[in-house]
Amino acid sequence: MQIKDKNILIVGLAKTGVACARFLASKGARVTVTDMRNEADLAAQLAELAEFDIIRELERHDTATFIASDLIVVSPGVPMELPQLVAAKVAGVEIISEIELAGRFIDVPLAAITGTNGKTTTTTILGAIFKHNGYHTFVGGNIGNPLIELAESHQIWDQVVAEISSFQLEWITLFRPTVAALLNLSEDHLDRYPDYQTYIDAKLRIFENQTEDDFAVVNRDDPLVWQQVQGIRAALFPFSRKVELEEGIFYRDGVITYRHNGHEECFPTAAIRLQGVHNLENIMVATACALLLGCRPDETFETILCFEALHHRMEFVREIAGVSYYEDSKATNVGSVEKALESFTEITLIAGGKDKGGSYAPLMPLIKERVRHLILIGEAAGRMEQELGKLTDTRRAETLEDAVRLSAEITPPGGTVLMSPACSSFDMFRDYEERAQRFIAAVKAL
Ligand code: UMA
Ligand code: ADP
Repeated sequence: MQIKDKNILIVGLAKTGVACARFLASKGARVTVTDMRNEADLAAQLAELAEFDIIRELERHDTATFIASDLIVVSPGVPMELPQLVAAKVAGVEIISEIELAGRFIDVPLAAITGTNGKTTTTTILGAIFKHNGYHTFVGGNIGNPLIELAESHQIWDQVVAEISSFQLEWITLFRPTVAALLNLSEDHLDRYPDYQTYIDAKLRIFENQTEDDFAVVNRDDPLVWQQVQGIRAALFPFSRKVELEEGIFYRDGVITYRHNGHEECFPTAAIRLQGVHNLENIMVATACALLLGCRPDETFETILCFEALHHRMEFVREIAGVSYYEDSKATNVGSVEKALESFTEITLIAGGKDKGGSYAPLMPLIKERVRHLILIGEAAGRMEQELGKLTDTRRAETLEDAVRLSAEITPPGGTVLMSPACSSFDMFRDYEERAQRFIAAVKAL
């Protein structure tokens, strides 16, 4: 890819923008960065670019700059409909996402994990398996460190594991994973997409450039996933908790079985520490990707046995007066909350936050069956109360701390207090981690 002396515009100057600017400037491109935030807000990002000669267009996006560029690299947080991007597209300017840029510099096997939920857990497990198998492995993408950092690192990697979001797939052209996994699909990010199908279509682009030589690890139990992947070019490698498969990976009676080209590997699951049926799915996907990409079964299973839950995903905080408190701050959509509700009975659920535009109706059966008290917080509280409030005792709280105190008052011994918000955190907190820490502190203060 020709980079030297090209006029390259980077849109968005957070983690992705900084990593792209550093990489492209070091390769001799004439780099311009543009961001709607001002210089003071971007002080930390600008400091990381201090050694490079980079043009800045801050607090604005200039259409003329977009159109005059040879190439535009878009950060995931920037919507496709941005008028300046639309104008550049019409003018024929090449527009790509950061994973597209990074993908052009990856010449080793690439495992890419997407889906509405479980991406970070699965990506982390797979990275750990590769490392335990002795591979020098880069783990990155939506998980937090931009994929382009692998190209900037000047290291020789054996394997690359990438967590991929729908946003990152929006501007790909050639991005081609050797193994791509689609964990599941449920409504999410409807504050960004006009409708659910547009979100699904963005996710499915992970398979777009795969050929018959590549693999697609897909959820056989999710009818929507199964239907949507019919017709893709890659070899389908299904995973299932419900049906036995001739080719694929499945769970039955305490054993995970992997079958590929007539070869079979079996792993008993009793000693696995990671709890929850959804984690069984994440483990199957990571195992399938690892074995398809040459990992040894023994090392793979050793890694899985030792793997512990990641923070802020259905994490136990404390038991007090016979009530268990669980924190699931990373549950920012209904699909993840469903899994949390399936894991407990006699629940006091603390939910709410910034509404993402989807329906809360899929939660109705589980709320009716298992949630004794529902405590709502944040901007979404009104909509959630409308959709769910008639199903159980429903109350509002002004702050998360109030919600925790109230939950302690009304939950009888033997019950579970679960914060699983079904919303993002940005109305009340910096991010889901701050929301988690505030919940933990409030529970510890009881
Ligand atoms: N901006 C503009 N104009 C706009 C919109 C945004 O200038 O019209 C600017 C903002 O002012 C800001 C920058 O663009 O400075 C934001 O960029 P960004 O949101 O892409 O932030 P990054 O730090 O680069 O983080 C991105 C991912 N963010 C999003 O997808 C929203 C991170 O995923 C990812 O870890 C990181 O790249 C590295 O790959 C976060 C995320 O929330 C964790 N992802 C979503 C999710 O998991 O649900 C998809
Ligand atoms: P992501 O990176 O896709 O957001 P995480 O692994 O961070 O996924 O988990 C996010 C939330 O989804 C947590 O609440 C977690 O308990 C739940 N979760 C994890 N794996 C799955 C799965 N396979 N299906 C549904 N929910 C899941």
